[in-house]
Amino acid sequence: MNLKNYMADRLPVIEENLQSALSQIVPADYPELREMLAYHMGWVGEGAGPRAQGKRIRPLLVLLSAEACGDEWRRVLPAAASVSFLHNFSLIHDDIEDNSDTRRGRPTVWAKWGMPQALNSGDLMFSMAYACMMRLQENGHSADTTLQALRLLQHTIQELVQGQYLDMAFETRQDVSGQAYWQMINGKTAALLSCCCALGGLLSPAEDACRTSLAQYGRALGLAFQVVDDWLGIWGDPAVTGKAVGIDLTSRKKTIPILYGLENSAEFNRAWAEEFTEADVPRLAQLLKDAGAQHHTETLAEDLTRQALDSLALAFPQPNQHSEVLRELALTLTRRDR
Ligand code: GRG
Repeated sequence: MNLKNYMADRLPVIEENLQSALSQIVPADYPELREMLAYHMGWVGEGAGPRAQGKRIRPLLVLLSAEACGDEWRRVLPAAASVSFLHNFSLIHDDIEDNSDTRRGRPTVWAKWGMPQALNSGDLMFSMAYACMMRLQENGHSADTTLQALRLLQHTIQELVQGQYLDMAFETRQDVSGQAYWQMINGKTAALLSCCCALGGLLSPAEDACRTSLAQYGRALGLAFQVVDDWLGIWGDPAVTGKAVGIDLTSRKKTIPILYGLENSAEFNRAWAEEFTEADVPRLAQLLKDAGAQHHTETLAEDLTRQALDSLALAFPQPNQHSEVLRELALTLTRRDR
């Protein structure tokens, strides 16, 4: 089995499960509300389809982690749905907070329906994350395990909000340290990827040591994932990433290549101090590349991926076919283009 086969097999069921959760939870007499959520999930509207659905990394991580620990994947589907809805909720709100009008190559929910209703649709999706997690109990898990999964979800949400708070606060701060950057991405990205892997361990018959290493794998993978996202935010092809050109530069995000440029390039500092627009993005991106920021970002992503693989090896001293897919997933995410 490899990642491609695994995804071909599981993704349709994940999708079906998410769609059925949406129609069970959101009453049919709220058709527009349902439509907003279904639109964001990539199921309806212009451009609906796999690209609009996103990569579904988080539910895949839940299923793979549980299977690597010897569990039956259908038992953990409610947790996979929960993390998917939490992630997608956070994107709806992130697009509002960042004023981004494009996501996955199509207009964002707020750009189509306005901010007030986009907030409502995000809030509903947020509650669906809890609704799905609570369904673990109907899917063969004890009340105690379900409560532990809910606790993990709540703690992850807190980390997400704290990370998002820092991300936004840094936009107007000049003195963001490397340490502050790691704290920020730990919250806004790595916490949820770690939570997905920890859920797989929690819901299956794994040993505590394996669960801990699996969560550490998810944490390092999440950091690597965000570092790659930072790379894509500057040098990614907007036609592939589905985001606006040089979005991290124009929104003055303190991402890793930008922090590196600020620390190491007088020329980039001068350009950064001026007003600039989307038209200046290629020049700024080149200044960063010349300063070595691109190489630095790539090296960091590789180091973090190696750390993730080390934790995976600790979790599964004797690899199995699903831990091997987790290994392939980590290597693939470092080389992703969207
Ligand atoms: C949880 C109450 C609560 C609030 C959340 C808005 C917010 C606060 C957090 C947003 C955090 C955020 C947007 C982090 C970025 C993480 C990230 C790299 C997203 C992109 O993930 P992909 O590439 O997306 O997996 P796809 O499109 O594939 O689903």
